[in-house]
Amino acid sequence: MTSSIAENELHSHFEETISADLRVEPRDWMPEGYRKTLIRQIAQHAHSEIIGMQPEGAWLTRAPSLRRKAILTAKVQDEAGHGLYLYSAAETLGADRGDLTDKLLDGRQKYSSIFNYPTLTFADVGVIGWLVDGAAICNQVPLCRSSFGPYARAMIRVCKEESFHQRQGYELLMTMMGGTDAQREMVQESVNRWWWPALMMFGPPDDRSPNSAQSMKWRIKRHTNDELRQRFVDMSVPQADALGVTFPDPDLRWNAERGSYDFGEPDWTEFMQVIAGNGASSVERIANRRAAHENGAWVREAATAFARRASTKENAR
Ligand code: FAQ
Repeated sequence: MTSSIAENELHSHFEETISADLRVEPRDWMPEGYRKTLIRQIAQHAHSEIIGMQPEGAWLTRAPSLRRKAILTAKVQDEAGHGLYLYSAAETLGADRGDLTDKLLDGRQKYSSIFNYPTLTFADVGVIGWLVDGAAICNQVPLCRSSFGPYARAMIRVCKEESFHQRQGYELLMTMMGGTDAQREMVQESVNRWWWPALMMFGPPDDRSPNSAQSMKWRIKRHTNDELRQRFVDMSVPQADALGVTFPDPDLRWNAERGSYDFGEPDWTEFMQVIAGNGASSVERIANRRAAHENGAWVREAATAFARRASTKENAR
């Protein structure tokens, strides 16, 4: 009896915190569903950052100049940093990082669909910066106001870095568009391959998104998948015009009544296939991640042994 009264009070306090738009912190009581949803989303986000190093990483040794190589190296390192902030945010909810990695490797947790596509040309590096980081920013800026404090705070820094990534992609493409016909064709061909997968990054349509309604109530998510997808399309079309490329969508046109662009339907069957682990590069991505994890075992062991030794010495003082 007493414990259920106490539980009710805790629940009311949690609800008041959410409706007053305050932050829930790790030490606060929270419903188990809220904790689980956050761990699911944050872990998926962290995995995306780490797996997302691979498509661009593939071009590090083939960058066309030292300048492009240095820029790309810095960007890929930033993604590793984003993964670390996010795994740390998940740890504040009681998740164990080793366990999250196991769940990624055996397919129990997902990572973004976008990283299951191959990077075939150097233009893909620019298009990933422009469209993939662009979509990521569109999705993540509202997450800076997410109700869970550590996640919201991690997002602030991540978004600042993603903005830089987006600009470097756009600048790379501007340079290529000012080059030869072959370079311009390479950019257009890359845009044709990445446009639809970029739209899929926002998740399934709202009427097929099982988690959105509850995540919106808890203010983990601030906008629905379709709202953010529309925002991204509206943002990207003028940027494509300025660049001199087109999007591969015959239904894309300005709708003056809505004050937004109408656009076609992504291939949701392809999306479901990709998130089920059957994307063009899915097997390769997980195999690389598994190899990196296994090859790094000695580093984790050495770091743990060092930390243990340091704390034994500290305690002996
Ligand atoms: N890919 O009910 P919903 C980046 C899953 S970071 C794979 O709508 P929710 C930076 C979803 O998990 C990119 N799976 O789910 C970078 C759920 O399955 P589950 C990552 C997806 O959570 C740039 C099921 O479908 N960003 O790009 C996807 O409410 C360049 C039903 O979906 C984030 O993670 C998808 N696209 O909304 C790095 C942002 N969409 O878990 C390197 C944070 C949905 O029940 C280079 N996450 N699913 O088994 C979010 O905002 C949300 O989790 C959504 C999905 C919007 C992705």
